[in-house]
Amino acid sequence: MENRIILHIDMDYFFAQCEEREHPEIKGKPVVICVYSGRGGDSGAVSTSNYEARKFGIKAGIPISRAKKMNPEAVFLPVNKELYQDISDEVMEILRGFSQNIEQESVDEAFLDITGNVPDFEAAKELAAKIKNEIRSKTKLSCSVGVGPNKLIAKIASDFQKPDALTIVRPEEILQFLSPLKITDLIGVGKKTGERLNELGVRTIGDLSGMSAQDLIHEFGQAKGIWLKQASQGIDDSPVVGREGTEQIGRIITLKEDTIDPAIIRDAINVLSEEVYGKLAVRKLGFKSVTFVAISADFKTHTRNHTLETTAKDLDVIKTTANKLAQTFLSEHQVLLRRIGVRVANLKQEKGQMTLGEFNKKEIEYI
Ligand code: DGT
Ligand code: CA
Ligand code: CA
Repeated sequence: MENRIILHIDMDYFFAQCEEREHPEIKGKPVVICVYSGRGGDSGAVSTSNYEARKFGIKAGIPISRAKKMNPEAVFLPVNKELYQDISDEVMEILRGFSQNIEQESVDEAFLDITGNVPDFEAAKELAAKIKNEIRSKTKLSCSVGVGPNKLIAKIASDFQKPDALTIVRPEEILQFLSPLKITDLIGVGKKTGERLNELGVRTIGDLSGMSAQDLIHEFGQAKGIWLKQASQGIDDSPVVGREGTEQIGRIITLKEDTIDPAIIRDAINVLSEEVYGKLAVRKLGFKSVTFVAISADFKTHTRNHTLETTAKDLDVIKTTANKLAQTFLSEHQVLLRRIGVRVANLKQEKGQMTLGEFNKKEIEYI
């Protein structure tokens, strides 16, 4: 395996941080994001919490009622998935500007393979710092970044000094970095495996790397045994792979003041459409769906979406469709808007410019 440089970006206390951005007045207080079960009252679980709330033991997965006992003064908010999705889109869009070789892992995490973009780990560190700065200046959010020779190390590194951290693990530092860590820090070691290893007296990744492959295979079977042995030594060859078809390109802005004025909204949509079109044109991408996003003065996020009959590539289609969606929305909702956005999805490479995926498919067809 050639020497690679991989980045893992993980947004800090993501859902809670999004809410802090939307409601600056709650910043500094413990904030708890709740998924209510719909059975009424406080039935449901905590989705995440900010670091102030974590000090009270309030964390993802615990019942809301328990969290309220741990700190009745905390700010409890219901999940607002659309808001987090929009901010996630903003973040992924920024990351895409740094490398096309991107694998979005979840709503708030992504891997970037920057092997071809930088000569060494020193330059990678500078690039990682630049990415953190750009995310902060454009989205006002903090993230933690890990830099390593593979995905396994990069991911553990991003988690290592959270929040707002940047951790570099060079190839020669892998063993020293991993050995004191708990086995459950090894992404892929679940609860069951962790418990069994504990019974065997294995606590740290260093302990694990001291076990023979034979013993691990005996205990966990061929595939898992070999994986554990390799992972404990920081070996991971899995590539950074983008998922085709899921990408969206969008842009959201905050209006100078909350408004319902159709002319101001139309002007903003036209500017946003041009920016989105610019991003598409550079990459020679067509699109099949257009979304209008409106965040009202009461911080609710609304979206209106339209799917076209065929893939389009013109600025005019974005403008016209987004404006129509906005008009329909405004005729249904008499609300002041705070932020608005335009997004396109179902992206497709224009003819004559194959994506790598299509190229590979083509090659296979020829064989
Ligand atoms: P972090 O990365 O430790 O600073 O904190 P988060 O909140 O970003 O945690 P992470 O990266 O594991 O998860 C990203 C988001 O996914 C998080 O903000 C909320 C959501 N999430 C995480 N765990 C759960 C869960 O157990 N249930 C639900 N409903 N959502 C979750
Ligand atoms: Ca995460
Ligand atoms: Ca996170």
